[in-house]
Amino acid sequence: MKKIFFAVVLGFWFMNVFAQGTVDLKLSKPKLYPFGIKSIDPSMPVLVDIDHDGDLDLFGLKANIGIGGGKIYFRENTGTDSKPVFAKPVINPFGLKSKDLATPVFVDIDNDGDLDMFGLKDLSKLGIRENVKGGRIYFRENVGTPSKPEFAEPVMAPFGIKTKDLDTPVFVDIDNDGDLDLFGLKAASGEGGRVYFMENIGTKSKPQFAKPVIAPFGIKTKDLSAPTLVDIDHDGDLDLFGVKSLFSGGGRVYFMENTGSRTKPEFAAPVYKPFGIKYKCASAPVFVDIDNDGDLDMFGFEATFGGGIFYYRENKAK
Ligand SMILES: [Ca+2]
Ligand SMILES: [Ca+2]
Ligand SMILES: [Ca+2]
Ligand SMILES: [Ca+2]
Repeated sequence: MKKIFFAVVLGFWFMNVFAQGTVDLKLSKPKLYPFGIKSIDPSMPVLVDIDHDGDLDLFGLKANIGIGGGKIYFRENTGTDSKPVFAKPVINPFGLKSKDLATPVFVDIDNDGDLDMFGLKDLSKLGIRENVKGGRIYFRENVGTPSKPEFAEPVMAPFGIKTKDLDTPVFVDIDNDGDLDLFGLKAASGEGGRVYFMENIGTKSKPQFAKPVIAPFGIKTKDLSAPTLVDIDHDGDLDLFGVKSLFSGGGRVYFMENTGSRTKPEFAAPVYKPFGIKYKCASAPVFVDIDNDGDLDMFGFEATFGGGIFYYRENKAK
């Protein structure tokens, strides 16, 4: 009996040690124009392996200075999974011809093995930036193959997503039930927008989203971009990075640790300048392992006239 009790206590101790997790962020100083990415974009570029060859390719949005919306561009990673090299930009790649307000996102929303696309359509008539206050989310299904994407015609307000947004949404399985849920940024008056959440109440292959919940899980700030959800402390649940609008060009990065569970998220109060991330950032930071050394590197976005400049902070933890 004593032995069993001891084993149970030991088990709990181990569970606790693992549940606490560790953050292995040793970020180098920001480097502007990393990997030859020199453009000024109205929205942070996206790194995703669109052609399933094991390295991260880049999608961005070409700024139309003073005018709302931009054209999607693509730069294939022609380097290796540890040494990225980006090819020259291709405008309107894969037939993605649109005037958008934010970089597209690519996720396998219907669980058929290929990356589908969501964009944010600029609906302003005049095309003057001052008149732009949010766009409409659209969807294009990947009807090609995992290595050769081809996109179907755009569908507006897909899967019940009818909000007017300031950013393309983020899809993560926040409740670990196998389907992708949605975090977005709803347009609001003044600078920045409100984070909202839509639970996927459909299935893995047939998404359907519940009504939006504004300021979900205690996320009450006015933000400059949709949040980033990533398991930064490696304890199995998704933690949150956001960027609070400062009304002075750029924003302040905040962090909310997921102190709930894999199935029931609960976020701790926001912490500003987390893990030494104190530089102004106009978008929630992106964490990807760009050099394939086993830790998450950071990309940020420095606000500048007409958009922002991508910067890179290598994680030197490993
Ligand atoms: Ca690739
Ligand atoms: Ca798919
Ligand atoms: Ca889910
Ligand atoms: Ca976590």
